[in-house]
Amino acid sequence: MSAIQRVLIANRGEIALRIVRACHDEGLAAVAVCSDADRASPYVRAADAVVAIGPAPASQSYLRIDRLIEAARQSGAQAIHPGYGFLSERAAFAEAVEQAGLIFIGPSSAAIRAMGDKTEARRRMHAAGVPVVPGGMASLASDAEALALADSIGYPVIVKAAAGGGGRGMRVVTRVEDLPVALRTAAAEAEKAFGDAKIYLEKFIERPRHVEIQILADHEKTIHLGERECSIQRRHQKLVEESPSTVVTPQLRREMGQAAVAAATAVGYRGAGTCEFLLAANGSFYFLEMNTRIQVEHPVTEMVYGVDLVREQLRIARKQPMSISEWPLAPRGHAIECRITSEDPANSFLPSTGRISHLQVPGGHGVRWDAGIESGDDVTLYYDSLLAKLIVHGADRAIAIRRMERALSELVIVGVATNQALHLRLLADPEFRRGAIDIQFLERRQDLLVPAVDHARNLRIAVAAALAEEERRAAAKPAVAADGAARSAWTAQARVDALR
Ligand code: MV4
Repeated sequence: MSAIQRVLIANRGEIALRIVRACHDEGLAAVAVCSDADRASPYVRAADAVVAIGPAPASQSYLRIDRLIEAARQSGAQAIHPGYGFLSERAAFAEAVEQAGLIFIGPSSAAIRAMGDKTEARRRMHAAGVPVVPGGMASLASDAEALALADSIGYPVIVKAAAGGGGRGMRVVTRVEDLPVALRTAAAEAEKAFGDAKIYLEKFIERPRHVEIQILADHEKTIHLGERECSIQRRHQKLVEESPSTVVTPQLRREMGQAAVAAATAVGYRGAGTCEFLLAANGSFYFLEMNTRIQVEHPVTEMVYGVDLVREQLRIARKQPMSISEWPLAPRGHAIECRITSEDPANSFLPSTGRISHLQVPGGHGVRWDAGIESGDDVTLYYDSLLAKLIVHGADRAIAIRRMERALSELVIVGVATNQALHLRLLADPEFRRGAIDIQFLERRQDLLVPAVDHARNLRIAVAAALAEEERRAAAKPAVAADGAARSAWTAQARVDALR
């Protein structure tokens, strides 16, 4: 019998519910944790037990390592699944979990640490034969060193935080005279964001795509499950992900897959993980970073490869072999995910709050709805603005796009502003439909962020308003008795007023 019978889920919202369901599919009990803001959430009800871990702010609940470990001990859980975000990529959390005699459902703290330090990751990847962007292999010690390195790799260059990731503390430099200031500001930003001012330098790749490879490693083998195209993003927040990518050929998939497997093997990786690559217009690809967690967009891979990635995480944590025996797996059809967020594109993407007074969920063939909310829930500012993920699968990309349009048309969310209409505009866009995308797509296409002015619609609305006003005025006229009797002076005056 496996050492794991109960799993504590150190997360909330849609991913917590996703993990509860996978536990139940595997015959395991699931323990939820919740802050004061999440007591009535669907994931809490779905779990077999719940432990309250503190006030709404994440710093006092979902980020409290001590309370999470105590919750596991108290509820009799033998393992902790971290989900994504929060503590999922903190080596210190994985270590604390292991120290407490519990199983961390994820890679070793050593693998998390190796990938968390970006220059160490670059050195190890380069040594393992994984292509990395030309640039420095250690953090910069002086301006002189930076100037010499930038000169040898050629401008434009990009200055990055060694402790970074996710885009914070980066500076693109096109001219040599701008480098010293960029080094200063990048280091200051890195110190502020990560408590570590170390920076390094790379060749800046212009207009690349963001393509990532899903990997899975058990105690016997490491495999990849193809790519996810994640170029549709705004300020490092992905909006739409799909698999496969329109530009990845079977040959390129083998090459990028092999690089990702080599990357994982080089750090002794176990479980599910993702290697992020920049894919240049000329087909060259470069390792960027490895995400040592389950990702938000994992369902597109699940639909195309027919694999339950969270189930595989649970199996691997239980020292069982992954359930995939024939490999390589071939992708089947096409999947797209739209992230439905409570952000208002018409209001500079500011998070919108309120009560979801009505929710109508899409369904039908090839449609998956992964959500953490239901009708009646309050959307607050305590956590990130992801309300739900709408995922569709179809025989090819055109069918998947049409199915997503159909599903988005079925979706009704009343009570908070969302980005639902933006998704429909994006899916209708000819460039998107051609697959002509890169990481700057949404920056270039600001026109998609707001509804196009529809003159015909505005005319119909103006005519409807005029008719309604006309009806109101007609109704305001007092009726006159047929025989002209009983006409008071009041009625006569009112009639004059209404006709004025
Ligand atoms: C780059 C790059 C271009 N050239 N590195 C942004 C987040 C972090 N993971 C790395 N990032 C980038 N690194 C070189 N050498 C462009 C980006 C980048 C980006 C990457 C992936 C997805 C979205 C992005 C948006 C802006 C910049």
